[in-house]
Amino acid sequence: MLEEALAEIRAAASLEALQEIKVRFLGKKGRLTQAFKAMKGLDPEERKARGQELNRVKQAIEKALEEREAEIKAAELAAKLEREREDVSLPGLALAPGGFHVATQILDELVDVFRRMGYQAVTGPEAEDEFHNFDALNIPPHHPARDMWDTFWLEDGHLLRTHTSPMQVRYMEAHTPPFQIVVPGKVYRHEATDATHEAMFHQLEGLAVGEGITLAHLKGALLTMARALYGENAKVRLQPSFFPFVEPGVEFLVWWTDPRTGEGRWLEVGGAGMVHPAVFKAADDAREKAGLPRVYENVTGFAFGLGVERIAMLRYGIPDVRYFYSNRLAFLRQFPRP
Ligand code: FA5
Repeated sequence: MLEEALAEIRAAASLEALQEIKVRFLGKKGRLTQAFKAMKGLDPEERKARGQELNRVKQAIEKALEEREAEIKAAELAAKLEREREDVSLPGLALAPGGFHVATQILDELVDVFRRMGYQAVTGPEAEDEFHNFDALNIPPHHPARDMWDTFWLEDGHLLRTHTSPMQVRYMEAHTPPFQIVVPGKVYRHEATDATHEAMFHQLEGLAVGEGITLAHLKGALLTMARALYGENAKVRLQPSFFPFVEPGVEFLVWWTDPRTGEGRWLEVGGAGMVHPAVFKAADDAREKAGLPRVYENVTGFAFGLGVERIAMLRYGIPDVRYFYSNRLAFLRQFPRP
């Protein structure tokens, strides 16, 4: 029996085959177990000798099983390593370097221009409350001007800010004039998209407040911006417009010369105006409620808000605002800047 078992074990090619042999010889109904049971009828002397012999056979089989198991495992591991061998000499795949989105590039450039004019850049929440987005900007509930800004409402009564103007009020609530700030950021509008309208886009808000600030200062700031963006020959035009939070209100246009054709035209870039007294009052009222002094009764200020994507479209001749956020790499790669 021993020779037979050892031969089988040597021939076993897998762990499963080995297990099967083990059961057949050493299992409950295995041949060796049977042989132990068959000793019952023998007389004591014979039984002792037979028992010792069978124990030796058992040990020999167990040892052979163990050794063969180790061999098979080693062979399997070697085969697996061979199968999964990595060719470390293969050249790697180069990762494409990321770059800033074209809207971010323009926004950075704009913020830079205004920093050089002494403005400080601040940011505010995209999930706004109705008070800062509308009421404090002289747009009471049911005022028809609310139609100018189709709004995404959040379930908890907040909204996605429809412009960066709410930061005018937030900033004034917490700061004392004089100051000049710009507010870059995302805004959202619940409107049908088309070539010039997206549901999400970026604005840059500007606010300058102090004694004796006039519309001429506004025009000067916008002219400096236009020259920085479009060159020394850039021109700016203000034309009357209406926004509830400024009086007078204007739209500003930039004279832009197409570098390819040499032709120029007026392009609308944003809204602006002199801060409306109702906005100063809303800020002062909020300050008073918070235990702060009223500081906006003897100052004037100007504010502006411009569309960042529009500026990029003018600069690069991009025909459709929807290209910006459709994640087409062929579009985005045209504006590389690491
Ligand atoms: C405003 O949002 C005012 N808050 C601007 C302002 C600020 C006026 C301070 C006075 C004082 P308006 O809705 O016109 O205004 O938007 C400003 C600019 O954002 C537009 O001139 C345009 O350049 C851009 N814009 C407006 N709607 C969209 C849109 N759906 N997609 C892309 N750009 C847009």
